[in-house]
Amino acid sequence: MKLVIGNKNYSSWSLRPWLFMAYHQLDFEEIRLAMFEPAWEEQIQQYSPSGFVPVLDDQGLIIWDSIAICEYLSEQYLQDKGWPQDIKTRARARACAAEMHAGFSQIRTAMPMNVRAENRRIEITPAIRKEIARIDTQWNSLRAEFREQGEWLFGEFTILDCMYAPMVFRFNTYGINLTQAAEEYRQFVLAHPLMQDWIQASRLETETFERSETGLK
Ligand SMILES: N[C@@H](CCC(=O)N[C@@H](CS)C(=O)NCC(=O)O)C(=O)O
Repeated sequence: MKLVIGNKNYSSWSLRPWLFMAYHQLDFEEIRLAMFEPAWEEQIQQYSPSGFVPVLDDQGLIIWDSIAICEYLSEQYLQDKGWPQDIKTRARARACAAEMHAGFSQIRTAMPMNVRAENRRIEITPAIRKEIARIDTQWNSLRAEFREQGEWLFGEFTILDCMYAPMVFRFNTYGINLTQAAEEYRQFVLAHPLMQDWIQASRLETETFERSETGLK
């Protein structure tokens, strides 16, 4: 399998399936493209019908959306381990993942993922505060409910943790602290060896997206 991703420092969607595949030790070749560089348009057209990363190529089967990639891999190679096994719990995990996939636009706009950047500060508007509070509440209540089963949101590692992994980097870059169990979860994910690997790789990248370099003091 090939997983085509963008710049590790900036491509939040790329992180999600990469983390899922790396965590489950699936055998894949990582193809990193430098987004928006002169060769980008031509390179991405070779792999992705949508022109976006990430994209998975599994022996000619092309899947071009982060959550669809994770779900396919879960069904095809992991006996559905990507989601909680209980049907009702799975439905709730999917609702959370869909909320992340389609939502939190205020945070995403004001706080671009910029993995290697630290101590950035932005103005926390009421709309941004509301979205952060929603995530804080959701993480706290999931951790309270599934604490006995493990350290991830639903106890065991699921696709939902991958969906939220870029949010962990955003909160780190822009100094957003959460409350109680949500904060513990944030720190647990940030310290995970695979997240640390991703940070190290981001630091080695040389490209800079000016529009994502926000929040400088
Ligand atoms: N819904 C897509 C979104 C993918 C996406 O927005 N990718 C961005 C990078 S993080 C991209 O490829 N941008 C290229 C462009 O804007 O030309 C997914 O979940 O995979």
